[in-house]
Amino acid sequence: MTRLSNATLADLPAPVARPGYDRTTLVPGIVHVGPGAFHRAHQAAYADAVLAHDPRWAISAMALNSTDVADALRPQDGLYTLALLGAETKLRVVGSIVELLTKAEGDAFAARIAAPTTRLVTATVTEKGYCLTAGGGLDRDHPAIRRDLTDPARPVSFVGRLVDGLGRRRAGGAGGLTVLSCDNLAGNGRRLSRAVGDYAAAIDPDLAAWIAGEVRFPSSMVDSITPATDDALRATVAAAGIDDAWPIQREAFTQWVIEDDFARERPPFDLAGAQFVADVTGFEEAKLRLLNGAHSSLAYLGLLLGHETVGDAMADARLAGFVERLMRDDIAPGLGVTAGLDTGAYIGAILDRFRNPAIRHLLAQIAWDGSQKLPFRLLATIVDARRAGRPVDRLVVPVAAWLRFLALPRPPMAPLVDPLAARLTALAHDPDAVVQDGGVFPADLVGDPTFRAALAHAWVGLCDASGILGRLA
Ligand code: CS2
Repeated sequence: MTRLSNATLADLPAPVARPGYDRTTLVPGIVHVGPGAFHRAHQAAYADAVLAHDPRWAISAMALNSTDVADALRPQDGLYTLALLGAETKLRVVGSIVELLTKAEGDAFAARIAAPTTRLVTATVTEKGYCLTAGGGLDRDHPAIRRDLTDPARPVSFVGRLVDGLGRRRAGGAGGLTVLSCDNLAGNGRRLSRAVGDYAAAIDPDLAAWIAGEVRFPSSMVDSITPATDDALRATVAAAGIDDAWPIQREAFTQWVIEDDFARERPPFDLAGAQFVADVTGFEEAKLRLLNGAHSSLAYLGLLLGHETVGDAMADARLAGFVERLMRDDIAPGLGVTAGLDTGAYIGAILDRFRNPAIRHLLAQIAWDGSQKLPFRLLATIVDARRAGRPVDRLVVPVAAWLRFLALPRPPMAPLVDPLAARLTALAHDPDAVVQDGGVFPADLVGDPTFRAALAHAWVGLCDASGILGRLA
């Protein structure tokens, strides 16, 4: 086996799909920040399909936190294998990433944003990358933001680097462009626009005005279950005759709903199955609250019950039944009506996807960054339920499970990976202290004695396995 690269593409075994276009003609029209597994499984695969029609939408990808992706993919000319997991696993080599930059190459990154050939910036930096306060504005006390505000010419944060690149673009005269968030946040485009606007206003009001006039920030809903790369995947890819330092896997299902609000030219992602819509809010809320809300519920309750994967948790009929009731009876009633979205069928499809026997999706992976995820996934539903006078007894159970998860000794419990880990661990012995001082719960819930009493009641009940099963009934 020889290492995957442009030179060895033609030698790949026949069943492996590969780029159907000439890679030497590609132009990086997209600058992406955060080329983790989700980007490589999702947006890069859409771009790969688009490149067969138009070579101007290749990707220059910048990793903010480590050189791992660049180290793995540069020797492969940016190529990697994507495994689509279903009844039969399908392998495809993706060719849309043509450049990999690392955090030390901030200058090259800003130059890419400024280049006239660049027309779109996309981002998957996870919830914490936006550096927003619970109130929605830029968190000026965030260490990276504080640092960048004092030295904006050498930024380290995502927001600081993006604004630096936009400043370079303005100076170079290449005109406006579109910045498209692909993270699991409600109103992700609006939030990114706010973070960028606040930061730019603090360092250069003229630049802030230019951004407000020339740069569009559409929101988008992204969906495809992407378990981390594991030994089973490496073995499958090697057995297929591919020498790839970092293959990626995901379910076959994928969805991308994008707000049709672009500066100038819009990439034809619809040719690859994406939907452009006037308003993405309903799709985003349904996906975050139903799929991600159920995922986080399975993660914390499942880990407390000793399960390892989503599939294991769904095979536990009591847990699967609980999550289905949660989705149908507690989360769905808070969602508005969205044209083209049948909520009942959507829930059924999500439950089927969770049961996909070809996927081993670790609950511990989903449990990461709970402090950043729960506000969008579960707490927003609880706020709406309280306002509408609907019960929250079931909705607080997964939140109480997260509080239990925070307090357990690790090992044996899965590691606590969370930007607020130290603060939360210090408070975790007292659930009410986490609510008040954890920096996670919105003011509406902190000031709501009914919610706090329901949460405390659920928390007491989750003291052991039989207590947990009692709460799932
Ligand atoms: C998961 C998501 O890890 C997690 O928190 O809930 O990554 C989920 O698999 C995706 O959002 C599905 O689109």
